[in-house]
Amino acid sequence: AMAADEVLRVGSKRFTESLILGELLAQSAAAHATVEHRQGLGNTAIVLAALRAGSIDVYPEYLGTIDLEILKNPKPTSLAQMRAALKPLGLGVGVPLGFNNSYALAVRADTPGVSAVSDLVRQPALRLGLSHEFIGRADGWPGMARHYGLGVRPRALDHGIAYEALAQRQVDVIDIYSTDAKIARYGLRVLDDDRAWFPRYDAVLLYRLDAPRRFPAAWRAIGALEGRISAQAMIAMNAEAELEGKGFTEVARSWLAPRRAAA
Ligand code: PBE
Repeated sequence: AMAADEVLRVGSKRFTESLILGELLAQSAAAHATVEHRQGLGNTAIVLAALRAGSIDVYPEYLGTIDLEILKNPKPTSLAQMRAALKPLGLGVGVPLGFNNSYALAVRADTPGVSAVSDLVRQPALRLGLSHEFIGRADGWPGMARHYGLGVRPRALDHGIAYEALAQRQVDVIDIYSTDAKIARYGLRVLDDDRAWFPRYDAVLLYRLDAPRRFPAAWRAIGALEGRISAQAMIAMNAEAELEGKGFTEVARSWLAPRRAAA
């Protein structure tokens, strides 16, 4: 094999949590292989294209995203069905990390009359500021608006500035990721998905099926992350990066250090 084949390449999407998880994978594997973390490549479509092209071997993904956005299933399916559909693409899914990171809508705590998504039907004056990917996704806004009978037109914004735009009253409703540290920081009210639009978004690894064969020892080290990250732990890591300004490399290193010492 060429030298380039000996490098295990980890990818990540362009948001804090994905970058931290990518670092956790890369640092876990580093004692067993030459590892490169291609950080924050872009949205789901871009990172998936990199995986399919072989420019990366593995990246952190979410089950509902694989099911509805990547495989374009109209309704949530089972893990076995997802595996069967991914196999012809040369891809596998596994190593559930231990937490769910769902999309949800949220408002400022002082917003009257809205506690569930269906309440938005009676509040057409509220201004929605939704992230670009959410507006374009199969499991995102267009389907959700039909599902709930919502006629309002959202403004598109970057998730990185959504919380600040909401706090500054430039918009009244944003899409959040349930493990975002800023939900608590800004004291937001997360709206109940009372008509059950969103699937589960359990964090997992999406990988090329040849990766575990090419890097057996590194893969075992990555596999040790299975079930180890609770939602609370993920929120705490996101907080270190987003609220305390720590680099995601450092956040991942501090999470791994005591576990390494114990191993
Ligand atoms: N998320 C929240 C997922 C979907 C739900 C943004 C973390 C993602 O596909 O990246």
